[in-house]
Formats: sequence, C-alpha cells, structure tokens
Amino acid sequence: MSGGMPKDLRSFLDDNAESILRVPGTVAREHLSALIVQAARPVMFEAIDGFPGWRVLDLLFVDRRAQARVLDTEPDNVLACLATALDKPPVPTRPADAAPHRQNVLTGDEADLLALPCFRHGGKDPAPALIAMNICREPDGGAVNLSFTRMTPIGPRRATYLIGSSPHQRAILAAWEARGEAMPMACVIGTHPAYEIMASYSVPGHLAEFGELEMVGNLIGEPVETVPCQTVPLEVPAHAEAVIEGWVQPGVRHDDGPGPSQALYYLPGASPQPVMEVSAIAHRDRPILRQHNTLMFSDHQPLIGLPHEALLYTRLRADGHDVRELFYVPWGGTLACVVQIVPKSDGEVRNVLMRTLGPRGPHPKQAVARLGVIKI
Ligand SMILES: [Mn+2]
Repeated sequence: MSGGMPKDLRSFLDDNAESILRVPGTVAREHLSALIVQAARPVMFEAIDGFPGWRVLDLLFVDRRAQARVLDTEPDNVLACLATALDKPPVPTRPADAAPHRQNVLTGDEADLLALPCFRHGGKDPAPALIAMNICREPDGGAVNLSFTRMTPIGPRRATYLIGSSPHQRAILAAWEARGEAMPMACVIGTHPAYEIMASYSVPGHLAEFGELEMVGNLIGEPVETVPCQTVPLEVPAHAEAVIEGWVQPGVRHDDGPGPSQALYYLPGASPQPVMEVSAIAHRDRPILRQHNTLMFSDHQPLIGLPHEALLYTRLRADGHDVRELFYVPWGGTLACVVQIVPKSDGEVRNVLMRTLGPRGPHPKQAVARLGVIKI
C-alpha cells in the first residue's frame, strides 16, 4: 500500500501494477477505441501520437476481478463490500492545502481542449470526445452532484456535454437556467477509481441527504480531500490527474451525436445539448487521461450497473433472500439482470425476479434467476 499518502489514481496503479496491460509504443488516437476493447483488461497507453506527455487509461471496471481491485476485496465479495460501504453514513469532505493537478494551470488562450487526446469511440461519432466526472451545484450553495458526462470539444474552449444520462445534472442546470444565470461546472479526470462508482450512482432524492463525493469516503476508507477551483466557485477532489473548469451559459444548445449508448444502441441522430465554455484546464505533469470507451465490452455497462447491483443486492437480502451474486450482464446493456439465489421456498424465485424488475435505475427489462452456488 502507499503509506499515509491520500489514495489517488497513481497509488491505485502502483498497488495493482501487475494487473495493468501497459502499451509503451506510440499509438494513434484513431486506434484507441478498438485497442481498448481488444485489451479486455485494464490498459494504459503510454504515448499518444501528437499529444506529448499524455497517457490514456481504461477498463478499470471491466469485470469483477478488476472491480475487486478498486474495492480492495475479492471478486466474489464485490457486491457485499460495496453494499456495506453504501449503507454507511456519508463522510464529509475536508479541505486540502495543495493539489497535484495544479502543477499546470492553463487559463485564457492557453487552455485548449484540442490539446487533450480525446478520441472517437464509434466510427460515426461527430468528433473526438472526452469522458469526465462532472461536478455541479444547485444555486445558492445547494447540493453538489457528481456524475459522468461525455464532452465533445467544438473549439479550443467550447464543448457540448451530454446531459441526458443524469437526472440530477439536468435538474441542476434547469435551476440555473430558470434564473437566467450561467452555471459553474468542473470536469474531473483521473481520481482513485472508487470515485467513479459514485459518479455512476443514480438514485432519485439522495441530494437531500448527501452528495456523491461524501459517499466516496466510505469506498476509499478516508475522507475525500478537496480544493477550490481556480476560475469557478466549486470544490473539486484534490487528488486528480486533470480538472476542466468552466461555465454553462443558460439557454445555449449545440447539436451532439450520433454516439454510443449504455444500452448498446448506436444512437443514430444528433440532439441539442448544453455547451460548456472552458475557463481553465489544470493537469498534473505526465497526466493520465483516464477514459471510458463507451462501446460494447468496455467499462460503460459494468460501471453504470455496479452501484445499482449493490443497492439491489442490499434490498433483496434485507427481504430475507439468500442472494449470492447479481449481475447486469454487459451483453444486455443495463437492461438484463441475472440473480444468483439459493431459494428457500416455492415462489421465492418469482418474487425475487419481480423485485429485480421493480422501479429502480437502471431499469432491467429482463431478469433471470440462476439457482445454487456457483463460483464466478
Ligand atoms: Mn446524483
């Protein structure tokens, strides 16, 4: 382990060095998407043609073995471990004095989204895109939400960002737009991967009790440290590879699409999405652009499923069912869920399947029971 240092992406990579496939040669960004899918395990590209200094990392959640490393547990204990952590009270964040991503702070004309090795996921994507954890806050110092977004640069300091997948992100922007005010936003890339579980957490109503960042402390076993942004009134994790800051102007939309979806469709059309005006880009030396390919057999499906698998596991076990494993199968998007159960009575399996199809996101359309005890 990494002594008393705060947990970040680099401490995680050091602790799990043997599990990472390293690609030392220079790779063209046009090839990244296909290479990531073929890697089928955590993969780091050490050099990207035309983007000196940058590295690209993906597939930290591709299967239960990878997820177990993030949670520092065993593959057959991932859901029990995560369920326990999500059941704990939130851990307040605490301020830090310094942040490695401030090693390079680019503002004004120096900030250039096009200098980052964004890449197309599918062949029909309109432009290279960037996946980031998006932090925004309700007006008047309200609740802070953390969620993933796909940003597509449309200029050096402008990017559309896909708002469709996060109800909280949509609601917070709507509150700012109703006041006719620009919304401050920060996009965070490359934290300890446990943060990403909470950025994938989508549960209605939680903002009244906690923001996602406050639950990350339970996943990494220490409070999340934050620092103020440089150009917007928001706090961001102090231990990140890169932070993009900016403002979302009210009422402005720009077409985005086509693009992949978690449900394995390649969405054919374009849709109007909000636009972030970038005010600063901060990054560590030799930054690691942790990215999420959104095509099939990537992190996209398992990461979206993971926190919701743990919540459903908790609920089914609280109802007295001997659930052993529960899995939104990646080849079913997030629409098919397999539950491994040791039933104790007639009709129990049917009840469990009906509960699995209940009103919770993601919304499986198909639930399958697998009986007995099986090692995966
Ligand atoms: Mn939320």
